Amino acid sequence: MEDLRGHARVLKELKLIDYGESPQFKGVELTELGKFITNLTIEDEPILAGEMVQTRSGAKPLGQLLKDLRRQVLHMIANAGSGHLGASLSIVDILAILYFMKMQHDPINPDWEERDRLVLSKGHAAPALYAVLSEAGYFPKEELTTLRELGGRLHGHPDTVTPGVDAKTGSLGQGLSMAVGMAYAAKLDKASHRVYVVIGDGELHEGQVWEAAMTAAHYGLDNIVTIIDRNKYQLTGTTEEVKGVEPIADKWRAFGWNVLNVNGHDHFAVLDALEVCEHTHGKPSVIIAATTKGKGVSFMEGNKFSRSVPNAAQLKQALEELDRR
Ligand SMILES: Cc1ncc(C[n+]2csc(CCOP(=O)(O)OP(=O)(O)O)c2C)c(N)n1
Repeated sequence: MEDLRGHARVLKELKLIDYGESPQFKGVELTELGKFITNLTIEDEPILAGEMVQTRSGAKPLGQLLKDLRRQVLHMIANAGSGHLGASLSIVDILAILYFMKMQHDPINPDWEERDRLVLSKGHAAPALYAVLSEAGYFPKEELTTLRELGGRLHGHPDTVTPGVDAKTGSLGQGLSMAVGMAYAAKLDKASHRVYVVIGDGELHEGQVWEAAMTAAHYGLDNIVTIIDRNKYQLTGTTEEVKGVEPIADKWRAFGWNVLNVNGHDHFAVLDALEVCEHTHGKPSVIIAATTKGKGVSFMEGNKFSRSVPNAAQLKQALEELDRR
């Protein structure tokens, strides 16, 4: 009992719990800070699921938006008959947080000079970006059915022909170089916008990534944030089987970057990390986001749907699972 009282006193001093010490004992309660810390420890819990975000069709809870985005990705790829499903589902949360909770941008004026930029360096995950851009209002939702159609605007890999797309990508390894150019240009122009770049963990196999990483650190580009989608898979196997990439954090640190590690499906943690990046001066930041390839549909998680397209039954099953969540 004495031990318990001792622990309680420490927790109270840390302002994690509160209780009355008068004879009228009022019970033990978590303080606001205590609730915050407790939430942080709930693995993979969509803490911000109820947070309202503004979409083209009005405000909706983040949790609802994420399900809608995943549904659209599934429909797009099933309809097109090709596409990288696992890679797209892997980054839905990250892109949604960037576009709906963090970045300064304007779907009515996609070329607004002061907008934050996003380079989807793992361009094969374009369906996730298209779903996000359409929800944000860059182009009509109906256009999503034209993914990979000849003459259409939604190419298999991002192209600036699509409203809202800032860089043509798809050949892995090049996006960070483009982002570094954009960030450096912003510095020269004394502009305040920021540049975000999403790269794959298998993409780290490309030598150009490291050349760009060195350049960003050399110029002290604190207006760039690289987000590594650390889903542990490449196209044909795990990143470690194909060519080991660990220790990722040490490598980026050695290249002069500020390094943060988060669970890429923990919305609060991602937002928090982005906030830390904004307040880091004199060096670029990288967020290593631990994710699950195929996230959101249990039987698609892992590398099974790296390139496979769901058939009608699988699509139905996936959509039903999303409905039940
Ligand atoms: C330069 C280049 N080589 C090969 C490819 C083919 N390719 C498309 S996706 C992919 C795997 C990428 O793995 P990763 O970066 O881990 O992304 P994930 O799909 O796992 O999210 C490869 C090799 C490519 N797009 N570009």
